Amino acid sequence: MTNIHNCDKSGYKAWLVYNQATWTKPNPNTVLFDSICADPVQKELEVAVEELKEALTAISGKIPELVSKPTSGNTVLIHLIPQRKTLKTADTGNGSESDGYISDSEACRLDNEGFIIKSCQTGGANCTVIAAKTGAGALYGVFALIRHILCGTFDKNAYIVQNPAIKLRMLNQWDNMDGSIERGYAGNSIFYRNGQITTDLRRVRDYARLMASVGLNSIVLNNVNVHGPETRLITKEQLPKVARLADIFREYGIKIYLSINYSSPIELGGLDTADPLDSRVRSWWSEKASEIYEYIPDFGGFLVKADSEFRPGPFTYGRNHAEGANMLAAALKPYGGLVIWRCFVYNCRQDWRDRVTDRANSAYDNFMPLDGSFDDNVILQIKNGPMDFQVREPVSPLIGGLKKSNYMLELQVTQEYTGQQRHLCYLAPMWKDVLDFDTYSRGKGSTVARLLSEPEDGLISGIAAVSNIGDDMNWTGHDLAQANLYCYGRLAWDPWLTSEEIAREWTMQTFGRDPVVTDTITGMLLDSYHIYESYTTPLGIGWMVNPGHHYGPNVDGYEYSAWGTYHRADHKGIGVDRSVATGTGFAGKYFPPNSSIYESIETCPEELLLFFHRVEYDYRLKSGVTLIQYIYDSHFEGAARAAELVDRWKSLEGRIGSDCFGRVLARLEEQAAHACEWRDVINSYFYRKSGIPDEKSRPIY
Ligand code: GCW
Repeated sequence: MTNIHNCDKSGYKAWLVYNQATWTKPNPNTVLFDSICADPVQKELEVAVEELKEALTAISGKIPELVSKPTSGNTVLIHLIPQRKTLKTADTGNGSESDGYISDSEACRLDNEGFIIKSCQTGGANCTVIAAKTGAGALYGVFALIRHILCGTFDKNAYIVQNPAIKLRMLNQWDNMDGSIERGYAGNSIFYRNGQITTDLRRVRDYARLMASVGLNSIVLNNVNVHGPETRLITKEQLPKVARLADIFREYGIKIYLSINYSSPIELGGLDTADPLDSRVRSWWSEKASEIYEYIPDFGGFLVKADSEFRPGPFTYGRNHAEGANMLAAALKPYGGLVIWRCFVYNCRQDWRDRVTDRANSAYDNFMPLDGSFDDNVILQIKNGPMDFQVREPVSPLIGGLKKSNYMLELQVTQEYTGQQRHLCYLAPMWKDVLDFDTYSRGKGSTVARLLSEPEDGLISGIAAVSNIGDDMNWTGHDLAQANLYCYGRLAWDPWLTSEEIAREWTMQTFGRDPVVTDTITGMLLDSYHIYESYTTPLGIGWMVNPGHHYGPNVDGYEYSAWGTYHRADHKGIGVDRSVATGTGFAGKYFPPNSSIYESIETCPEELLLFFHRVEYDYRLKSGVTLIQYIYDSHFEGAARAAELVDRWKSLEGRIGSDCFGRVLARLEEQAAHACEWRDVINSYFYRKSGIPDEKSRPIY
């Protein structure tokens, strides 16, 4: 077997493993590059050249020559488009003006982070030109070229022009300075240890490489829950060390941000208030900003969780979120910094007996009335659903609802509610449901992807996701969970890629091009979200997990709690009525026709049925089965399909490096067993509530 992926036993190199075996069956149009040409004085291109050299060396087994002029053979020419072309002027149409490689009209098609890959003959060499306006653009072009080579899709005559669809493409680390990671499932932080910023920066650099290779350009370095030690990240004692992290990320085109404690003026500044309208508070933040920018001139800005889950915020002072955010925005404005303000605001001390208050309404009710009152360097960060990263939720109606404010989407790569990286759950299909959702905000075709890539005039947008990495050697605990980090970056760059395209390219880069491996793993990834959903919580209801750590089934775990997370199951039925006519009114927050589609039990998409409606167990779904029978069927099927994942993986024995094979097998076996636990707990719960037996008389306890 030539294609065994075994050159990286630990999984550390992830999809940048550069499996030499991929050259064994090159695409007929692929060429073996023997040199790299770049202007040596252009410091900006150093990392792009280094990355390309490393990849070509590993893939072809030969170190490419570095030349300053193409002379012979096959050369990759990395080209920084001269400044005079970087103005996006009107396209002259004839493209006649050229710097030798790129015409003016071609240059006009590129954003700052975009790239062109094209072929040309020059100085006796066959060149593949990667042209960009910035070092970051060139680096993205290099990684794109490597990806095409590894996937066998590189064509020496190709002409590729790409710009990122979404400008701000961010990861949020929920890392704490004690080294722990909130909702982390892959070991400890790579950034902090024992209350200090780590001095072993090798891993940080390798993380920056992984990020850049999928086009991510921003990172928030600490948890949104900012405790005492992290509050001090913006002090003189820590800033030099934060600046060292920024230096590493900068080389890879990535800006750093920090989560801040809204009460910093009190905790660090000795003031008696953090009131955003108090002039002492305002000048404290202004001075703080100027200090931060002394250390990190291109600092991205602040991420803020305020008035949410016991975090301090403007509410304490009778101020609203706009007043709170704008005060910080004013401090960062002179330096071009951003305030990213989270919309995850709700009452986490609700009375479960209260059927009127609905947590789903909360973010919308808090932020819609403020639309238009945020400053232009504030971006509202909105979780994909109205609740909290459940397996299935409708899209937050704030997305598209807000029209006069900058906003960005927040996803969760770390698998808090989706199996904690012990279960296989490839998240691209879930995120595609979000990105492809038509909000109707600007009429038909106003998908989330479109709103994020074409914000309203004068506004900015972005996408963020909570990272899933830690210091486990393979970064993500479950080797196959690397696919989630990968697909997040790829979708942020191009939200119109399909889940399958991304799964295939990830698999080929990670495991080589054995078609049996590619097909099997791609298939497993694509099925996994649906499988996970089917043995866990039914039809969009959510929250049936053990409180606190959120792993494993516990149907009533959050039913009598203060967190606003209820399914309301009784002996007759289950679900929350969120209609306008008889329920909490949440369905009415969408644009038509979504509002009326969700309003009615007949038209509501079935995967969200129990999110929007209270449904009796004998209600017949479109397939003709009753709700209770559907619950039983999906849980039996889901557990059976989880067991099949084990067999599908086993069929790859001998085709995958044995270390990785063994690690994944162990997780899949655990998943299969745990899926049975889910199945039995959920089925028994509903059997006991409803008293209705399974039509197929399978064991229920
Ligand atoms: O769902 C909750 C998580 C918390 C998290 C919070 C948030 C960082 O369980 O761990 O806190 O969401 O998004 O702020």
